[in-house]
Amino acid sequence: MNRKIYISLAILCVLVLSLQAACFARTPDKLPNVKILATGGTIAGSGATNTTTVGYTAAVTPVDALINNVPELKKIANVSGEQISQIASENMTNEVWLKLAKQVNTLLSQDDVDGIVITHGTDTLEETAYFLNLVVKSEKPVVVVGSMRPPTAMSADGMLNLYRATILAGSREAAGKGVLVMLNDTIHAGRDVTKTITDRVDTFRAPEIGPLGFFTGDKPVFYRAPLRKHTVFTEFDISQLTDLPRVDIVYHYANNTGDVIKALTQAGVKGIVHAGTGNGSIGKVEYPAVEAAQEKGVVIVRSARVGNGIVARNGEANDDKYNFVAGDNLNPQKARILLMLALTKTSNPEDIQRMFWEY
Ligand code: DAS
Repeated sequence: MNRKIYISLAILCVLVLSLQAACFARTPDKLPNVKILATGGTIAGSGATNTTTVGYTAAVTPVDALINNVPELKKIANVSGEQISQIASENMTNEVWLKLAKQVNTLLSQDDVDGIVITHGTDTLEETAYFLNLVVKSEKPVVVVGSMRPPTAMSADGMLNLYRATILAGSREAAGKGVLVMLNDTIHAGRDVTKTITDRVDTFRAPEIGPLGFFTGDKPVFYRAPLRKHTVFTEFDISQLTDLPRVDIVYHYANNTGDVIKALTQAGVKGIVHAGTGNGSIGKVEYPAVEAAQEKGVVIVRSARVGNGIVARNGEANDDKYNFVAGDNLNPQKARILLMLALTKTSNPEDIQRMFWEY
């Protein structure tokens, strides 16, 4: 009997893999159709001289000019552009996120769109990438790209980043790996990547976990794939949302008072991510404000200001007693994204803890 079950499972696996391959199969001579959605940032910036790499103006070049500045794009894909916003990404908003995510889902539902590139400022690029990683409902490639130097500077990085992001968005290898981030020859998972250096082209890293792969010439090479749930495998649906629950981050430090938590509770937040010291520690002095917040229904996620490592459940705080959610290895700004989306489904800390273990 077991033998028959094993044979049936093997046949099923082969059928599923063949179907997936067929979904992404393209006639060899057909270039992929890639949409470039522009939001702003340095990649669309302009500096006064060709040595200006700080003190330039971000978000001034429209998407069609970005595309025309890289004529080689037309050799590797059928590209067309759409301007979603024109902002420096420190000014990113829920409104832009929802507009972007809905447009990505609409476009990827079309047979004539094979992949999407999103040009974006680097300051909050990691947040947008993780948000999309949780709400995009397609296995087609979505690649977020930016640059650390404006196109007007010597050795500007944006054009090559955009060229490679477009190759990646049109590639079969990038499908089914969640939302990707491509800068500086390196391919990162939207969940793991973070900006680590204020002003250098090698700023995007995934501490301890590392990249998914790299570009060698025009070829993307993957060495691993994300394990946490993403895109079509998540429970989050933003299609009917017009805003997102308010979640703020509180930084902990020596001689903290807890007053910021009090102020946020009064402001009506639905969730607070606590960027704790060490392994996500909350100071004794903060507990009165934390408990008062929870009495108002505020959900507390324990993250860490440290930036690396796992915040262990019931490690530096009694999560079971206080109904805290341990933030796993998500940094505070990423934990905030997941908590915002979690709060569109539930305010039950146990349910939310499950989500932090799964996404
Ligand atoms: N202000 C930064 C931003 O828009 C510039 C950049 O893209 O790096 O994120």
